[in-house]
Amino acid sequence: MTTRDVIAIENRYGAHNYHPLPVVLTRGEGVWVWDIEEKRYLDMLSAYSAHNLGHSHPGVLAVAHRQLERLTLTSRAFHNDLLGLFCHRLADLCGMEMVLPMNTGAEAVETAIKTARKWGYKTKKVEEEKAEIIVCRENFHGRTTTIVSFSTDPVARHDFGPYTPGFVVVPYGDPDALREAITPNTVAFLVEPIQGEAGVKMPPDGYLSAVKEICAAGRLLFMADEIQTGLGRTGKLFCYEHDDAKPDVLILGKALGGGIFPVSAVVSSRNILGIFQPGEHGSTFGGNPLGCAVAMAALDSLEDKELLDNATRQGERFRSELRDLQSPLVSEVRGRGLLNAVEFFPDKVDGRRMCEELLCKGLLAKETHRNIVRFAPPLIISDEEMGWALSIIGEVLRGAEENG
Ligand code: IF1
Repeated sequence: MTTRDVIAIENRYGAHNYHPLPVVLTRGEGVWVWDIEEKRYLDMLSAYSAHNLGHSHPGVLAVAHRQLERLTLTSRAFHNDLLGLFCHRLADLCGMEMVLPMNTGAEAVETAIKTARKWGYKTKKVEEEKAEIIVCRENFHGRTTTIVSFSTDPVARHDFGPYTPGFVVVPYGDPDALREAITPNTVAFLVEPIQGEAGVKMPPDGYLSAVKEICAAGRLLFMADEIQTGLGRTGKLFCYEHDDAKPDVLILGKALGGGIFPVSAVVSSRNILGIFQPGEHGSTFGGNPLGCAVAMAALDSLEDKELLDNATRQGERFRSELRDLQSPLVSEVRGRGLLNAVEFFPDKVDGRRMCEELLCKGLLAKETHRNIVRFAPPLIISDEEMGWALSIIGEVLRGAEENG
């Protein structure tokens, strides 16, 4: 079957909740993926930062293969031999005490919301049904109806009401706005250390440490959604480390599953996550032994300082070489580590078109909003691979400049 045939079948039988680029991938290894016509592409999206270790990571695959033969799923009706080890490993890595394992990022965010609300009622003694959680404008925390209830993106939110109450929206990056929004019913502040979907929006330096202080003073939980920024993406294990602002609640996903399996988790202290009693929360697959095995194998590599330093080094190179091009089409190159975005002047460049041009030259990237293209390759990217990627991006920019 050709690319067209495969896309036609997907369009006929699959819901159209995405508008993918016209490429059909069939194989991946490291930073590279191949389409069904054996054309090779450099993956600069990494499945939205799930592939921090690259495709088909040998260490993760070996562990997954072994576990597939042993035990994949027990449900939490019974113990399994890996969940405790995984929770201990992840809690220690985060410098925290307790873990609630889930599967997708949205499930972990929903779990954090339920944790904050219950902690508010039982510990902070907020009046029942009155808990408020503060979130940021242009947030992205997933696609469930509660999460889109506090989205400020009409495309993500429209037509999915009635909406879940109890959320207050403040501008991102503005500590005073956060402070002014706090009421006696506020139980938490949920924030991305860098706003990914909003277009890799960076807060002012010191924002997260100000947030930490304000949350402590107002006795609300500082909940960091590190599903996209965590696990090495920004050059540190967690993005909050750049501000030295450890949250009360850490929300992880994507790369935690080593790029091969959905694993997410909420990590916190015992007096916060200990609020749950048996039967109050859970999921069929949450904490399954296959996910635990894969996540521990992924952490073995994600903790590697060499990997984190590579993310920092390659990211700095990416941003400085693109800035040096001084393209008249580019309004800003921004990011941290290997979470980067190039923003174009909206009247000069269409992001989708740019991504189609990059696709033709063998580079995969995706626009977020019309005029911003996100570039987030696996953290394992080598000097040579980054050099090739930069040459391709430079070629496409020059072509777009010439074509006006
Ligand atoms: C899509 C965006 C990125 C996330 C943060 C929670 C979740 C995500 C900070 C939910 C997921 C994914 C979802 C995917 C595209 C992608 C995305 F463009 F949607 F916003 F990365 F920026 N918190 N982000 O980034 O995790 O339930 O998906 O496992 O929905 O189109 P999930």
